[in-house]
Formats: sequence, structure tokens, C-alpha cells
Amino acid sequence: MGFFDRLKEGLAKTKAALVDKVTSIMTVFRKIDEELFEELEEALIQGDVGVETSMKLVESLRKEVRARGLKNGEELLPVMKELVADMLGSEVEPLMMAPSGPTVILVVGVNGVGKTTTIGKLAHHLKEDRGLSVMLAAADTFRAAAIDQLMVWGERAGVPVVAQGEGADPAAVAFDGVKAAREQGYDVLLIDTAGRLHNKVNLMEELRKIKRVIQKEVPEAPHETLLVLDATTGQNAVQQTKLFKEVAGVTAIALTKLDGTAKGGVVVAVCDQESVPVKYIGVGERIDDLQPFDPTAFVDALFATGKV
Ligand SMILES: Nc1nc2c(ncn2[C@@H]2O[C@H](COP(=O)(O)OP(=O)(O)O)[C@@H](O)[C@H]2O)c(=O)[nH]1
Ligand SMILES: [Mg+2]
Repeated sequence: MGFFDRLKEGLAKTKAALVDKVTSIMTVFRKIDEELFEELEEALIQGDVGVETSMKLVESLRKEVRARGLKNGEELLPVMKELVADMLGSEVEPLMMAPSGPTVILVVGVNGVGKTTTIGKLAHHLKEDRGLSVMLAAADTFRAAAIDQLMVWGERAGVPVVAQGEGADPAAVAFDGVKAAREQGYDVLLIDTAGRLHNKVNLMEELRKIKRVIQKEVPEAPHETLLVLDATTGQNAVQQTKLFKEVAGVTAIALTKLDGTAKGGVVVAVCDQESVPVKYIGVGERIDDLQPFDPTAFVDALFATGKV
């Protein structure tokens, strides 16, 4: 299956929960009136687009209806598609790369969102699709299993992993990783971190310490702080973005588990409200199930007609 079909298949439930509902409201012979706008707003909110963004979308739709003199419900769908596309942005946003030396990417996010899995997939993508040499650092030292899991992904992707034992200082592991990547001439270092720290202050201190320590080796590091979000958590993903922006200075987002969730509408909310670019999306558990986020392809897949 090609890239676009996999995306379309992954988004099937979101499409059913969001676009198919919206479409069924915008039926033929239905007059455009206030009731229709209200139903649309409700459907968008139900589809995890978020209250604020849903209201904004419907307001823009009202304006377009007036400006274009639309009368029929069925005329609304292409307009809605345009408005959603505008919110998602027009281009694929590439990862920031260091002009020289290793590009250091610090991967953050709460427990279970898919950080380690995303690192494995990203390592594979950067290596196979972009020809870059990649190294991983296991700075989630909470449990031995977390370190082992990253090792397994390292093996799958065919990239080395820098690790210490369970309970080691995460900043020390990150430092070892940056040093090894620099000395051995790796293009990219991906640092896995823990998301279990029980409060905001702890989390902030730990991430700050990691940054401070790696900057001794590479002053511009991290070049990206990649926040991993789980699409199945819907609006919680928006809350997590706010939190991590505050504690870690997030520069990019990877949104996972878009396959099998009906809550993919959250992508629109995150893009509209958080001013941090979504750079990758996860559409499954396999190594090649990470895609650079292409807003145009995403909207096309979401609004595509016909079954996969
Ligand atoms: N269906 C699906 N599952 C995913 C995706 N990304 C991660 N997962 C699963 O989510 C679970 C938690 O992932 P993990 O990487 O351990 O999360 P971490 O705690 O943030 O490191 C694992 O079972 C992964 O296989 C995705 O894009 N789609
Ligand atoms: Mg993990």
C-alpha cells in the first residue's frame, strides 16, 4: 500500500467521526441557516477539533458563505476543506538540522504516548529515506524495560544506542550520547526521555538539566525538542502541548496513533492553537508507520470520498 493509502486507511475512523458527520449535515437541498451552523459547530467539537477552533472554523464559514453568496448546504464542504487546510498550513515542515556536527533531537512527552516507538521509526526514516547516520540515547532510565525497548528499536533500525543502567542520571546518559555522536561523526542523535515525573517542577528541572549538560558538548543543542502526543487522548493533547511548551520549550510535534482513533480532529486544534509545527504523524506500530506531516495530503485523505 502506498503512502497516501496508508494515511487514508489510518484516518478512516477520524473521517467517520468528523468529516462524514459534517458531510451529512451539509446535504443537498438543505438551506444554509443558523441551525445548520450550530449543528456543524457541534459536530466539529464532537470530532475533537476543540471548542475554540470549532467556533473559529464556523465563523470563517459564515463569512465565506456571505462573501460567496452560497445558499445550499452541499456547497459548504469544499469551503470547509479549504478552511481546515488553511489552519493546518501549506507545507511539510522539515526538521531543523545543525549546519555542522550532530543534530540533537530531545524527545519529550508523557508516559505511553509513543516516544520510544517514534524514536525507532524516526531513526529508520532518517537513515533509510534521508541517508543520515543516526544514534540513540536512552535517557529514560526509570525502568530497565524502557532501556531494553530502545535497544530493540535500535536493532530494528540498525543504529547504535548509548545507554547506562536503570536509575542512571538521565542527563549523564544524554551527555554520553551527544559526546559519542560528535566524536564519531553521527548526523543525528535522538534522545529518549522519561515522561513519568510526578510533577511539573520535577519534569522541568530534569529537562533543563539535560539541556544544560548537553550544551557543554554542543552549545546549540537540542536543535529540536520534539513533543510526542497521542491522538487517542483527544483534547488532552492540547493541554500537554501547553504544559511541555512551558517546561521544555517545544519546537516540533509528532502526533502518534492516528490509526485506529476517531479523535484525529485534534490535529486541527493543535495546529490552530499552539503555534508549534506538527512535523511527523504516527499511523501504526510498524517501523515504517511514521510519516512527515504533509498538511495537503492530510486534508485530502481526510476529505477523500469513497472507501479505502
Ligand atoms: N497504533 C499505534 N500505536 C502506537 C503508535 N505509536 C506508538 N504506539 C504504541 O503505543 C505504546 C506506547 O509506546 P511507547 O513508545 O512505549 O511510549 P512512551 O512511553 O512514550 O515511550 C506501544 O504499545 C506502541 O506500540 C502509532 O502510531 N500507532
Ligand atoms: Mg518510552
